[in-house]
Amino acid sequence: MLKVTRQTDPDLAKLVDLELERQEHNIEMIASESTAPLAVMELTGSVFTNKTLEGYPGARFQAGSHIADQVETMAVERAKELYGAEHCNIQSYSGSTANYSVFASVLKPGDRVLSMRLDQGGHLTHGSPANWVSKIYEFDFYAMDPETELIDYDALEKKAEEFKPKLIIAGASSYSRLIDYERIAETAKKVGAYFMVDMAHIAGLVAAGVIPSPIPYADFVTSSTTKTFCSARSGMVFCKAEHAKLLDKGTFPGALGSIQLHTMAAKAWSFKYAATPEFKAIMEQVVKNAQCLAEELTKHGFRIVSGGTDNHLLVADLRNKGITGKAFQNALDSIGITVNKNMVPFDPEKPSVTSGVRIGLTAVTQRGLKEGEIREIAEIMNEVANAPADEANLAACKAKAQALIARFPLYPAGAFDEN
Ligand code: DSN
Repeated sequence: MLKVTRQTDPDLAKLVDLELERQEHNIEMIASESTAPLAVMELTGSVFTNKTLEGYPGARFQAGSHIADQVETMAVERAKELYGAEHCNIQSYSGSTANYSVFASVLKPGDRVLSMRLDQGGHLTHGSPANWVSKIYEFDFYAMDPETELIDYDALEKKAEEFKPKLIIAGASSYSRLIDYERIAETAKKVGAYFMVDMAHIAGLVAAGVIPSPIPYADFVTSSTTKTFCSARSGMVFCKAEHAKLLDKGTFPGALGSIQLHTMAAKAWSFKYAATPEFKAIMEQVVKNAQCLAEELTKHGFRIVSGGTDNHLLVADLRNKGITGKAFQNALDSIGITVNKNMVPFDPEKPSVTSGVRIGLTAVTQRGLKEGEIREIAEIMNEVANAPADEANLAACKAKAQALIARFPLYPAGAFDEN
């Protein structure tokens, strides 16, 4: 795979080798990560990367598009069939640009948007003051019920009636429960807002039919394609047929330039793969593993936000373990378990410290880990949390983590042979 790079830039090839080794020997539990199938690796490295094209199939600004047109049409048709969607625009480069293309399609500067608070599970591009969108549009936010740590739908509706947004956004990067799309769609209709769902984290689970789909309820559904969808680093947007022209114009020329044909091809492959029993079985196991980890960590005295999970991730509140999210993340990283620090709802800590960690089960499930191994991971996590500064404890935990993950190769043997 790196034959030419190895000869022409050995320093860079070495970094690829090191990253492969890191992933191979680590228990990767960042909730937004997954392992790209080999076909996705091949296609993102294919000659399609050479092609510059703007516009849509049959209406391009550059010549030489007849093969690219077939790829884009194939990707769009497969995506529509997989998700049962009326329209798909497959040109986004990521989940963020997917969101920007919807904003470009339906919003004017100064328009109001209502979304979930970032510190309670939302996303940067949903109006964080740190993101450029907050300078163009006026955002307000809905929150969790402090008791249940679930979305407070009544408060959301009240806020929507007062704020009168043009767009309501649902979808999150650290919310472990199902979202009542029907309820938010009713609220959006009541206040005359468009309803957009960002399903980036759960797109694979939705494709496999493991959790409910937002497609029937939302005007627009955006997503990245890496997370549970396990494909290329790219994006996609679905919408109702009535918004198709608006979305296509808002995406190109509204928000984006030339297409990325190589990731489009990888997405086309993944839309086919996501319809297979193999993918469905992985997604079912992802949820079982997440629920198993939530139960096991609870037994070990961790508090799980909202009491559990319905999807691929969970957020553990570490306050009763006497360790911050930052310290626990770093201690786990030192023994080869990769998670990220994360705010818990109404967190008293700073975002750079946090009281919790977010844990995702997609990548480890792709490697074949099931409930037995998840119980072992919960035990190791507990041992780390109980003595995070004890070098002997950390060394023993590292040995256990490495022995466990060594039983489940990241890629099949010989996958990257260069002969
Ligand atoms: N939003 C970031 C995450 O969920 O990790 C990256 O997409």
